[in-house]
Amino acid sequence: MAGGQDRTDGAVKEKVQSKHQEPRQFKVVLLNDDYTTMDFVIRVLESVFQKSPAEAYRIMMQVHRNGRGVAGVYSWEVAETKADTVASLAGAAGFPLRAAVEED
Ligand code: TYC
Repeated sequence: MAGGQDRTDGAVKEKVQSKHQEPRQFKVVLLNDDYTTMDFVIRVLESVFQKSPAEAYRIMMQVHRNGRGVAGVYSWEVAETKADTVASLAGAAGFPLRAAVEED
């Protein structure tokens, strides 16, 4: 190389990311209906979402009064798995309870 145009003085190309990447998070949203019992929703919140009895009651009443409520926020895979578990527990018990997954 004659003129040294291709020389980089040993500089290393770096991809600078100004902010660190936040992992994407997804809400599992419980939806109200007229047929699922309050007791069943509380049991689902305790067993699938690890809520205390008091917190499970609070979330269930939020869904009952407002139509929807956040049961938890997780990675995409965990959120989808929990929503599937809600659907299968509800189906097995004969209730129409449904959970939606939404990006946080
Ligand atoms: N609305 C139901 C009832 O009155 C209770 C209920 C609460 C159902 C929350 C679903 O996600 C739900 N029995």
